[in-house]
Amino acid sequence: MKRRDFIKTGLTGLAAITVGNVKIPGLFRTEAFAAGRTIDLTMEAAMVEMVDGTQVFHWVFSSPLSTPAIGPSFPGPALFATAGEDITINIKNTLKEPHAFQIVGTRILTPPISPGQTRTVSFKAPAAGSYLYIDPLNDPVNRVLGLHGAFIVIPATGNTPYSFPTPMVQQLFNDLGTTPQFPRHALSQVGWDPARFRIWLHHQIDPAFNAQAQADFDAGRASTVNSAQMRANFLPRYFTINGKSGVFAAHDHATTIEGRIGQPMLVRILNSGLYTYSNHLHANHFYVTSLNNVVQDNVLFIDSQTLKPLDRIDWVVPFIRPPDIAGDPNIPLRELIPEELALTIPGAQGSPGMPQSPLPYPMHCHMETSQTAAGGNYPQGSIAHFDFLGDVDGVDFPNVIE
Ligand SMILES: [Cu+2]
Repeated sequence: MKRRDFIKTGLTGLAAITVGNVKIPGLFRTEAFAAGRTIDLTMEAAMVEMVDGTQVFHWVFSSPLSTPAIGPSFPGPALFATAGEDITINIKNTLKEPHAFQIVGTRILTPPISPGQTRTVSFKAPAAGSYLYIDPLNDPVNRVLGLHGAFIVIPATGNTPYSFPTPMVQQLFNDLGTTPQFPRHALSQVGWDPARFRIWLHHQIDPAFNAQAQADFDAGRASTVNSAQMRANFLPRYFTINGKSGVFAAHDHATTIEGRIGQPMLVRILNSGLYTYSNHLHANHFYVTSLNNVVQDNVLFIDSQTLKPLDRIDWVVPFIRPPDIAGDPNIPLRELIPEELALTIPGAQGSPGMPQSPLPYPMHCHMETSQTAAGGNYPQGSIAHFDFLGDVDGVDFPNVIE
């Protein structure tokens, strides 16, 4: 990720996080996460750049002791584990008020960590799924001011993302690539590839509260941000997915769901803020396989879904051919709609425009405020792309670059 010292306003020593070209730092990919592995996290202050260039004070996690070192991250580094593994997390608080660490929906929780103190929490990784780690103190203040991240647990065995799939979820994953409903891409394995997932960690920022925390920090005193005031007066001005908004979110390949027809993808959706979304996907309906770490008995097949504060939701996006493209389903799309794929929608003067291949669709939210930034700049809010890169027979669309 990009870092630079934030010197211009005199806040020397605070790192600044920019929105461009930042991927979610993956602290420990599953293949590197050996049993007994220790994770070191530090809570510190940083300036985070919003989509309009505004610098906003945050409390964030970093991992300076990991290899390679991870600087201040917004959201915090994504942590990966295998179900049942022994994990130790050391959390250092360099801030000026007590903080804590919790994995939502589990019993994994530290006591308050005093300023300057490091606490250790050891546990066995819970059942496989998509979790959210937060600072639960002064709820919701500490998590909303930036202390949150994704905690992803993969199963030790099986062909689903879960340790204990329900029969319906097991059947869905068995069917991927083996049934007429889910044709398999010619060059892909049968079923779901565990490497094909995305994290969408949704967050919102009301800079008024961050400014109050910054004034306290600069004065060397504990935060005076009040939880009741935040709950009553929170007015989000920025909406991020994985720390980015608008064009930066939509064009980030760590956020875009992309693949060829017949290459299903799992989307792990988290909400660390206070806003309720109605996320809506074009091109394909999705299967809701897990809701708040409960693997579903009745797997919904829908195109819009409520995402409440602290929710953890898994979607399986099947990557079937978009069913609303008219025409013979036996003709590859590159032959059925060659003119559309060759089209570039002109941009503003000097802009290269928007090529229509790879075939792009949006994920947007039906709660319109979330689509804006800075009080109305549309569509610079919570959006993502859903790109089809090629046909099911193994031939890619034009412009596909790996
Ligand atoms: Cu739409």
